[in-house]
Amino acid sequence: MSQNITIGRKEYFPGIAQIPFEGKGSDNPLAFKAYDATRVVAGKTMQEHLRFAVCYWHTFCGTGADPFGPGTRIHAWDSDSNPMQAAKDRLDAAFEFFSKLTVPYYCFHDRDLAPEGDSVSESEKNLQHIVALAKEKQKESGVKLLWGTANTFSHTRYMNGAATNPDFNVVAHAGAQVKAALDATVELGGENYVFWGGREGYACLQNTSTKTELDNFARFLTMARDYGRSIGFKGPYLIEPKPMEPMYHQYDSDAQTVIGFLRHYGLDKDFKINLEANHTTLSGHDPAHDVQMCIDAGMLGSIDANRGNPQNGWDTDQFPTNIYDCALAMSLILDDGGFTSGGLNFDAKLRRESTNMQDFFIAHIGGMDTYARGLLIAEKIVKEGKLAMIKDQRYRSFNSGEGKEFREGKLSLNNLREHAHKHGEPVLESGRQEYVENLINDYIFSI
Ligand code: XLS
Ligand code: CA
Ligand code: CA
Repeated sequence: MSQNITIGRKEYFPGIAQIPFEGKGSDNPLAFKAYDATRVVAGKTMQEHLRFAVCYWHTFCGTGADPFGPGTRIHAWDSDSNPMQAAKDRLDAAFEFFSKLTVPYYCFHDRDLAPEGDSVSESEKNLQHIVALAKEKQKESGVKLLWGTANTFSHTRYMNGAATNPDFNVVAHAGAQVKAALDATVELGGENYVFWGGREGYACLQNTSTKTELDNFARFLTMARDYGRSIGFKGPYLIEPKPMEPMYHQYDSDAQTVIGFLRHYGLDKDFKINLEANHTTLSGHDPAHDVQMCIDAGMLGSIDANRGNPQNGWDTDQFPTNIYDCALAMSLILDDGGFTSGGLNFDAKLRRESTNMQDFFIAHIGGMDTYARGLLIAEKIVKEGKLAMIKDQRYRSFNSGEGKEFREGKLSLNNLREHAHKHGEPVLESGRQEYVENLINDYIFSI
């Protein structure tokens, strides 16, 4: 799968050509071993299934800085002291990277793309300027926008939240920013629009009215929905759950919480979920758990593909390498019919110690190969249907007789009592957990 390589006024990744597919056995770190964009799997190409995206923030704005020391990567595209020129250089670097990596999508926050100005209108102007250039770049390269979002968590004004801020003046600023970010997303043909509530939560219950904040949050989202629809945005709005960090408690703590919130406020027709694997693990679940919860609710939007570090429990945003987790998640997604507007966005960052230009490519290639392998394994899992059969069998008592009537809402608690009395102690039936867990490994080693 080749795309037009777009190089701006300068080449930022010299000596790196478009990444080829070389297949199993290749030892070229700058080649795909499993991701073959045009290979057909379960009726669609790998590119169509996986819909990979590169995130702007970690890859082009992150430098490796941490609370203990500065960044270790000094990007050539950040060298201009004029922030608008630096934004243009960053755009050139980003599109050169996307097209060399052959990734079909990208994602951004408004402030990744263009710097904040001294006033609302200057910020809007900055963004519009870069959006116009990005539109050209998209046309030239064929790369598309998976989703846009607004960074309403970095600026000091958002220290107590954005849409959930106790001060209406701050809420209004968040509104101005989301309006401009929606304009940008629509202008660039973005397929989804994301809300991640980084500071939508609280640090101290003693000074917080959670009811006011949650009501305000829902009102804000309703206004954003209506504005987006009024300017022609047809895609889903996505909420990205995360339980904590930066806030002690974030309202969108996991998939089930968000689903309940959206249903409570009547937003479930327009909103879906953008899951992030590392956020799911932070909330104490396996990545596949939240995928399943979203599928059950008909609300799986998109996925930020990464992983955490189970040993330290932070949001480490590492590139995905765990085939078992990816295969399991992909089998659920494939079985559900696959992504529609969503995809797999690498919301992942290089380690501070990874300082070579090549590391950017190697990290993404690894993530793409991991999910490509996951897809191949998922195809086998779904096609052979062994897990599906085991589940069917496990719930068979609800398919007929009183079990069926129970499901249909035809029984009362008295009926349950009569049934239990009549049939006596149920026979113990194994859940066969070890068998189903091992089965995934058998599939992994079969591809
Ligand atoms: C941070 C989030 C953020 C969202 C977009 O933890 O992952 O990057 O994806 O605002
Ligand atoms: Ca994310
Ligand atoms: Ca994260």
